[in-house]
Amino acid sequence: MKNIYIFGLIILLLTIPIVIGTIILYKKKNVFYTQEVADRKLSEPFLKSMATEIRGSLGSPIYIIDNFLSIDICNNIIDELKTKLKPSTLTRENPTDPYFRTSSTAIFSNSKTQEFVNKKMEDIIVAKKSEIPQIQHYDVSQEFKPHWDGFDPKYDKKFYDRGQRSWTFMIYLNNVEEGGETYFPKLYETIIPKMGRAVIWYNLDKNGDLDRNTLHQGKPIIKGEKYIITKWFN
Ligand SMILES: O=C(O)CCC(=O)C(=O)O
Repeated sequence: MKNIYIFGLIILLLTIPIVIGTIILYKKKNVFYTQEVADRKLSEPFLKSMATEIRGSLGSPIYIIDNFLSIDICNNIIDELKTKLKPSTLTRENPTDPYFRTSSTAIFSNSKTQEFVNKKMEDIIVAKKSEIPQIQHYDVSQEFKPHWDGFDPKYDKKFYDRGQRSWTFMIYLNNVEEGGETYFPKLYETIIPKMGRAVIWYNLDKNGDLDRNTLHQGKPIIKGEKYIITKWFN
């Protein structure tokens, strides 16, 4: 009989820390996600008021703002950064497909125009942190195959821990003669590149998990070339 009590006590002592640990982890996760989702709610009214058009779905809206940047600013950014382009990298290596992302990338540096553009994007999105903007350049046949910008902590733990990419802010810097559309296959949306046009979307769902509907791709250029700015907000 005494043994049963001792056994029961051991089980109890082992269970208590597990239960407490689980509650702490659950709460921590929820506080973290609630903050991001709260930030989303702060940016959305402003985006809605500025948008030329809202595409996508109710849960996964894509905000389009035409003429977000002037022709002069677009041309200046291209001129300042086109000599600094290097092959684009992937946050998750995909060794089975070396042609997954074939564009070139240059990171924003210091210039009045680049600082102005960065601030213009930061003035719209409410977030604790954001990454330095980049430009991407695509030549004929170059593309970025379907992917998500947000990280799934199961597969992209290293990048997720550095900062979840909650918002994507993309701006087309030129018109493309043919091809180069940004395509969202799950939302059946095709966005045509247009100089100065901003395209903005949130990569997480209402629980703060990766929104799989935000799968998107930069389609191959058929004629001409494409320059875009991308900036991610955490
Ligand atoms: O080039 C595009 O239209 C899409 C770019 C893109 O998918 C990205 O930078 O994450």
